[in-house]
Amino acid sequence: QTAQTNWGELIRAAATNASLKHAYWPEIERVVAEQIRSARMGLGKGAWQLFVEDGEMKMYRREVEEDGLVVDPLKATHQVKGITGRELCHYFFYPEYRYDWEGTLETMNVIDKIAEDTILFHQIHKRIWPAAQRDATFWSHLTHVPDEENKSEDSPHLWATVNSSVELPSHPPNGGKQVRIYLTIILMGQTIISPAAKGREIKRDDITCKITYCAVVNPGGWAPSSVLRAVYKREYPKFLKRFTAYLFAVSAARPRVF
Ligand code: 18C
Repeated sequence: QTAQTNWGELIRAAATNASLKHAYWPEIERVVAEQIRSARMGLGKGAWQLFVEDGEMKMYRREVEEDGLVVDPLKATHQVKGITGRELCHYFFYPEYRYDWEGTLETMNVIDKIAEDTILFHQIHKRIWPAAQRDATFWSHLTHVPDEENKSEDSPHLWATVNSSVELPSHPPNGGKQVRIYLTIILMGQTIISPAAKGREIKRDDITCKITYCAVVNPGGWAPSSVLRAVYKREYPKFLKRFTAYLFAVSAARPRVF
């Protein structure tokens, strides 16, 4: 799709009525469109440095500080055989699976299930000693848009889950013991079907999921840059490996979900 692609229109077309009617919708549409656009852009000319490479998994970051706080944007790409983009986003989005794969979690609460495709969360994350514990409040939206680069009958869509911080009067920042972090995250998946499967029934072996994960996390309160960067370097690969291994385990036994 060209730079002119109206992502907002495509995201709106996929959304449930309950999401479209919600006060958050204009923001959700704007942020999701922006996240899909930048996730699809590849590395472009930005100053992305490769900092982790492990098989198909590659992680890049840009060093950025705001008010003395490290907020390095992360962009990761990966490829996993045997799962679809829809499965990738399904297990990332729905709360019932989160404790199975999210290793940084202390507690997760659904504050409001706005719709089948939009959920509000409050999460408390594990503490990294001696820093203060962190929490986050964010909406999460699951969407799919036509994938012009990979048109096939079985995988006409590019799937994405976007998480983005939101202020909730019921959960004011720094109200409890935790320091509030601010995040904007997209997990995007495209299903690629092997040309060898043309004309016959597609098996799990014939599919590969191309994954893009982009994250910007503002730690909210001061922490030494070197410690933060060390945490990023350890936690992001850990997440992507653990999550894809989990997906592989849960989906192998099940029929494909396109
Ligand atoms: O995208 C991911 N998960 C989603 C669903 O949970 C969601 C949440 C993202 C929040 C990530 C931020 C978590 C910070 C908590 C501190 C780390 C705890 C480590 C525990 C070690 C036992 O979108 C997958 C997220 C993958 C993990 C990303 C880690 C990013 C680190 C950010 C650090 C922020 C400040 C920590 C302060 C510590 C200072 C030394």
